[in-house]
Amino acid sequence: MSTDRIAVIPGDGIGHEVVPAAIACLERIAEHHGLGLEFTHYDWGSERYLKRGRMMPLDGLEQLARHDAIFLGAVGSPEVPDTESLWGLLIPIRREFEQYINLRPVKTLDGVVSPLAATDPIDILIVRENNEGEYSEVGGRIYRGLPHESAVQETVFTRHGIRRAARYAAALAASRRGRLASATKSNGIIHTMPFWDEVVEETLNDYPQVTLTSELIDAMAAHLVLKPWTYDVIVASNLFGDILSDLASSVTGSIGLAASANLNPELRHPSLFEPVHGSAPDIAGKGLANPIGQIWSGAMMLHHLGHAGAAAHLQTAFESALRNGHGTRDVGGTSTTAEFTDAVLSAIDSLAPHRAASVLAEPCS
Ligand code: GGG
Repeated sequence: MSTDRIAVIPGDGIGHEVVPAAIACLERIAEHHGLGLEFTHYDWGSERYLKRGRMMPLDGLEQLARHDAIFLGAVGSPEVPDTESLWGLLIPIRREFEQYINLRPVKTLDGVVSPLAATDPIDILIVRENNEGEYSEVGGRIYRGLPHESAVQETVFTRHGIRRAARYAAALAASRRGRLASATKSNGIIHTMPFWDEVVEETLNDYPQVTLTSELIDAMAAHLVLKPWTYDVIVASNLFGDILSDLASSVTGSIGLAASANLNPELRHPSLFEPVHGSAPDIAGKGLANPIGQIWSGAMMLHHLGHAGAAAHLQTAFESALRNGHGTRDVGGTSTTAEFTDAVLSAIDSLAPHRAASVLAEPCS
């Protein structure tokens, strides 16, 4: 039996509740499928920053490089500036390990009520470019504290960066319903966004089976509320993709459901799996957090590590727990984090692995 070495970083806030919940599910799945999963826990995050001045040790990235995958909870604390918590942990990991794709599935789940009055089933994959764009270090502040204080922040798009995101999204669309929507704002942002549009369009010439539409981000936000079921795959820049995935998952019922995979598709480096939500300090420690985003991210990790059957089993189990009336407060239920996790564990045991349907595939090219 080969062993997958997984680095676990619960991080901050509800990360300390949803990560143990998901690990309990992953361990149970591993027992059923005979998988070797070896978890190494790292206490990196805002508490460490407050005690020692760094979110992770100086050699943190070297330590993570020895693993097959990274399983992250949440980062962010009211006591630490967000720039420190993100740029001291999550963003360096995404960049050092060339996790240039952030794949975020959004799907209607039985047992969760959408805030929309009427909706057809929603099944969208959002491909967020994860290494460049609006999340750039280029810029600065001058004349601090003076009336004419100024800040400049550059957006950086490269042909290479846009092409690889567009290629990944197009391959995904080709394996699904064949529709790709690209989020843009080329009417207002006159240099970078027309460049994004051109490169996406030229990349799609290699995918004649995929229909590409380019939509202004503001119109796409409205459409995601009015007719989300019409979308198949969305490709978006770093910032746009982040915003759209919060919006789209909320339309299905709760951001607590949203999972993500920060992928290095070439497998040269470990990929990172995390829920889309943050640390939610308002509910941290109260047992109210929804662990689905973390559990679903765990299913994506299993799939990425080559355990498609185990991934499908885990996904079917949490979907079945929801369908059977379990659910945390954010999705209209009354279960605590622990009660919902117990319901998933029971569903894992009661579902024969062969009955679990395949649910999410990364593209094969
Ligand atoms: N679950 C990871 C987390 O805490 N994300 C919070 C966040 O603000 N992330 C920013 C980003 O994804 O760019």
